[in-house]
Amino acid sequence: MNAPHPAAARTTEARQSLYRDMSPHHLTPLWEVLHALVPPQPASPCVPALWRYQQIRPFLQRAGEVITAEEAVRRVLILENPALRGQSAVTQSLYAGLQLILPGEVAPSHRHTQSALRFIVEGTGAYTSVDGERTTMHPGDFIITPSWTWHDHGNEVDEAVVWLDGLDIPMIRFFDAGFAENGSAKSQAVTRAEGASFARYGYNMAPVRGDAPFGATSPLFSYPYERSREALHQLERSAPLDAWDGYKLRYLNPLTGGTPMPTIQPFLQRLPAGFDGQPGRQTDGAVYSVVEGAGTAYIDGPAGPLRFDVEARDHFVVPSWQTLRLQSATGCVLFSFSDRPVQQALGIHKEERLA
Ligand code: GTQ
Repeated sequence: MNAPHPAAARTTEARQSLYRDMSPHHLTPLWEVLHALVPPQPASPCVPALWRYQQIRPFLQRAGEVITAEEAVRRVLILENPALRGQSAVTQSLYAGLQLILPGEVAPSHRHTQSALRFIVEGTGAYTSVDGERTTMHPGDFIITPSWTWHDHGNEVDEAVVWLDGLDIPMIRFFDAGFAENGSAKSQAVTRAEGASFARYGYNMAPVRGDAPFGATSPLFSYPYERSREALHQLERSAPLDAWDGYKLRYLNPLTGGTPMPTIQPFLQRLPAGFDGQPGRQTDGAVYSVVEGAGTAYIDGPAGPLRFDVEARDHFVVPSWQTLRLQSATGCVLFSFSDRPVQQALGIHKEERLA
């Protein structure tokens, strides 16, 4: 190699000395980092990851042996993105965890700015209370805890109940906008009959008077699997198959037609038996929960192609702008959620359907 030209060496030296001298003044030259600051396309630090239920269920069991729900406040195993260990994040903007509540237990009342969704993975009959109304959990139900509402969870049946928690914790942390407080009572008083919110908003009807009870968040606490599964079932008989998504529906806020939660959009999709999907990518990384059946997710990103063979109760994450292709020989149902509403509000959401 040739020695650097003396003029070039002088320039390099002058630049280095500028950087050194101004660094104590908290100044950094943009031109050294510009390419990484505004990359030509998303370059997520996240990696795809799979949590096989069969592998991780024993750890939930052990968590149930070493701590009570009450002592833990929330007995949850966080699904951490392997590339973001220690950050309690499954993507840069989203949190996911599996929460266990055993017979007789109560997870005490609190409220926080962070919005939560629950997607029931195992067991029937535990409840969550939101602002005085209980909702009973069944596998596949999608349940909402709106921002700043009091909530506690309990189990008065004889089986363990496990659900997926999806929260906007990293997003709220990013904005430094989080508040939280504990309730005075362990579980809040029941002030409304179960099903009161469903009666008002669950039938394509709504009260004639009164404001949305939870602002931008859906007034429906629970979207029972029985009904969303029926919708997919009917679609499979009557609608054209989408070559990328199979039959995919978004959950909605019945008062707005938009997303049920301001920061998170959940989806439910059916891949019919023999489905061999096309590849696509989108800027919203997504967390998936396999509800029924089995299938394969092919994910292609900077780390190279990956293949996840998944079955019911498995969870996986697809980072932003990595290519996803879905297959199912025998048919399956997938629940998923992403930060799409936030990206859409900012006008930056992008989707690319490849073939
Ligand atoms: O159930 O309120 O997984 O506050 C993380 C934080 C669940 C909850 C989580 C929470 C909750």
